[in-house]
Amino acid sequence: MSEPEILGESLPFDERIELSGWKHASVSADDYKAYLAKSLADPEASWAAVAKELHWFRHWDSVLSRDIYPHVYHWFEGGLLNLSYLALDRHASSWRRNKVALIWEGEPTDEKGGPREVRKITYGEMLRDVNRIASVLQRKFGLRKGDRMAVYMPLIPEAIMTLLAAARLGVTFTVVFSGFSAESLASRVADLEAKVIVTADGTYRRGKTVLFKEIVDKALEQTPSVKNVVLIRRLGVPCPMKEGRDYFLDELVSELPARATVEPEKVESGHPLYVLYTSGTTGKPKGIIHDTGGYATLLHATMKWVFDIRDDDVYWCPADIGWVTGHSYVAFGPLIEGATVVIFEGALDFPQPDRWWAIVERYGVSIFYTTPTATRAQMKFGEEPVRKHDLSSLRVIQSVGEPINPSAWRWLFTLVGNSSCPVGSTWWMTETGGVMVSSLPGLQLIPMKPGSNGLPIPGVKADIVDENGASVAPGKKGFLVIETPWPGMPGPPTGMYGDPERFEKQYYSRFPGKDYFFCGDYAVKDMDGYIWVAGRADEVLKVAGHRLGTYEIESAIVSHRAASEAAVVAIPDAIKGEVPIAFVVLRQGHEPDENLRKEVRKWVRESFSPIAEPAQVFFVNKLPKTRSGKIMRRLLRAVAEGKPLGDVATLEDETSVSEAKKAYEELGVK
Ligand code: 6R9
Repeated sequence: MSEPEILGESLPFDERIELSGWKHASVSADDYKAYLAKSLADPEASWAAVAKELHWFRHWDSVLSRDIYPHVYHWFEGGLLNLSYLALDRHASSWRRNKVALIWEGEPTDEKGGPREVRKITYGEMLRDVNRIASVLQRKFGLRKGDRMAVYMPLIPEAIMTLLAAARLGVTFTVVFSGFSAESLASRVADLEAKVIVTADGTYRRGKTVLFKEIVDKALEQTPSVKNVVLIRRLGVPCPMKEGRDYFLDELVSELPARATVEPEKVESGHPLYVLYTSGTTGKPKGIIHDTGGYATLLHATMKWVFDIRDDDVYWCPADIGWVTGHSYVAFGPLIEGATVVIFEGALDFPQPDRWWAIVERYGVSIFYTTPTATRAQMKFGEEPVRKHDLSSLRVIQSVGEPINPSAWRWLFTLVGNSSCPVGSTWWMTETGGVMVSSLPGLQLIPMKPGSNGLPIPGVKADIVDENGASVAPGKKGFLVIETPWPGMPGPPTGMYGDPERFEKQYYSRFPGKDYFFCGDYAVKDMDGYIWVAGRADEVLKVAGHRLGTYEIESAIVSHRAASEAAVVAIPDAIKGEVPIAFVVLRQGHEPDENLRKEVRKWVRESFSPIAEPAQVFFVNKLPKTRSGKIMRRLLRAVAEGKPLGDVATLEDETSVSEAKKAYEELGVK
């Protein structure tokens, strides 16, 4: 394996940056090693101690137990709880009743550049509104525990309220990212057999309106399970409505008694809170199931350790709720902690490049959870948009979604955080439910290293291993694995919705004889035990932090009338981390030209998602394949990066590579 690096920058293993005056750690530096060791000696006891801090209607009988499938576990079996109770009722019946839970800013601005719409919603108000949405779902549409629903929404307060309303009823939900096409929406809704879709009339994006209802209607042609559609008015535009099926939420709420409440359903700890579809190496997206009790426990622990969340903080993570980060660290985690959470509808540089920094200043954001792509995009605008604003409220900065290159880390640390905030890179994935490897300023701030993820959190045993599952020496690249179960892992009954076999095969079959969870990431451990995740080791792409499968993009391409075969690989990109490029074989009767190239890119954008659009399309006569017919994407990547091909013994036809090389060199990637 080649030397580990991030976007061409080497990893500063020896650099140690200490923050003098950091006083927030809850465990002293001397005790920290012992604390970690104790948590690893008995992870169940350490997780039970965290879980005890939540509210349970009934205490659990056992901390960790197995189900019928080998690596699907129950955490806190016998325990009963409700996530909307944890996030709302607890706070609304305490002094936090009138504390602001959500600060929402819409995208449009006024003549002076200030926001046209800001809503501040207290815990008391939020509980009332969530009760109303839950009442509508229960009384009007008959949804109850065990049913499934889908959410396709922009970042508005009602999106978060809808998730909490579903949780209140014990209805398992799936959120589909609103940048996905009707086809992507339909396949997820159909897989889950959702009965109801909650959506909005649209949203603002870079000054334009984006309409949702027509996309939803198109998806509904392929989703017979859906009986009703609930619409939230964001834009106030007319929508095509089907009588008896489609309703506006505000009209239904106005029919309710003013004090409409729904008792939170006391669900088992293992009850599926949500299913989130994410890209894998092959086939259709996988529905990852997250339970209630284990998930809430992991979120509670990480909100304290990773973010050091406190009552006087203003917390902001600009992620969309369509991604796991939006579930765990926009909607659920911070609200479980009773925090004040900022949400913003729009784009980071609209109408001006300083929009995010204006928001930090306006609301006094103290904890900021960003991404490497956003950071690199902002670096491009220079320092002035940052310097223009008083960012002194910031005290903790974390990053997520992809490896952060050391120079982007330094920019966050010195410029945004004024060299006085801890800055970290939290490693985790949809499957883990919450952060697994990270700096922990709320527990103990060990020296920071630019670009590193830090150590596994207490109670999580992770390592870097070779092909055979043996631990590799410090400095050597290998695969990141999690060795023991953790709360928040894919939950019962099947880990992956409807497909326990695929779950087992994908995550637990890589190292026979070992119960290691295979993450699919390359990583390296340094001499201090710090982990540096350097990127995916499989056919998964991270484009601007968004997870996509090469297979999904290839499927979109070959659904175009002119394409017969496609191979997609990722190449490094200075801002987005990586971007897809496509090698395409045309059907007979189609000639390669610039128009067709443009058309294929547009096709992917429209039939799948704008984030999946290939940065370049290369037409070739054949793809490099093994003798058994598997596409050798590794060779195409080597061609694009101008690197040696490596082992080509299994390659069927060498001219396929020289052809790809020629096509690449002629056209390049703009
Ligand atoms: C939370 C999320 C998971 C993949 C993961 C890895 C990459 C996420 C990272 C990181 C390096 C970090 N990733 N955080 N790589 N450093 N701090 O992103 O979930 O969309 O499922 O993606 O993202 O490759 O395997 P998800």
